[in-house]
Amino acid sequence: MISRRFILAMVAAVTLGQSHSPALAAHHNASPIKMIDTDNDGTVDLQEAKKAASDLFAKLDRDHDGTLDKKELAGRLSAKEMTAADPDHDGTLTADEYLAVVEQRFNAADPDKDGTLDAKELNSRAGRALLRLLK
Ligand SMILES: [Ca+2]
Ligand SMILES: [Ca+2]
Ligand SMILES: [Ca+2]
Repeated sequence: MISRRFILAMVAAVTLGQSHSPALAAHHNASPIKMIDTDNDGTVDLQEAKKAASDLFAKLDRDHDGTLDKKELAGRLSAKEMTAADPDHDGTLTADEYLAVVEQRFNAADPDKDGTLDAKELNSRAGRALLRLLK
């Protein structure tokens, strides 16, 4: 026989469980490294950075023409960086051009040249510039 008191306790537990949902908490506290670090080794390698960048590229390409224009980039690149990244000067970046910038920023953010970015490297100026292209 299940008592009314037991049911009330269960309801309270479920309600509490919802307001402290681990999924929600994880989402709220999600560090950039966790979202990008798909093999969970605590660092971001170039492959992981490019994967995140490709996902973002697809998301930003609202008109689905396969390129990002200035509006779609929404300030992720300065005018100067855009010119440097856009060798044919048509004002848009293809995925290849975008990933080339990602690779440049990745290397800039990896001063110890071990091929991975740890949390400290990602928090550096260069690391944060890279993250703007990944999320
Ligand atoms: Ca990793
Ligand atoms: Ca586009
Ligand atoms: Ca490194």
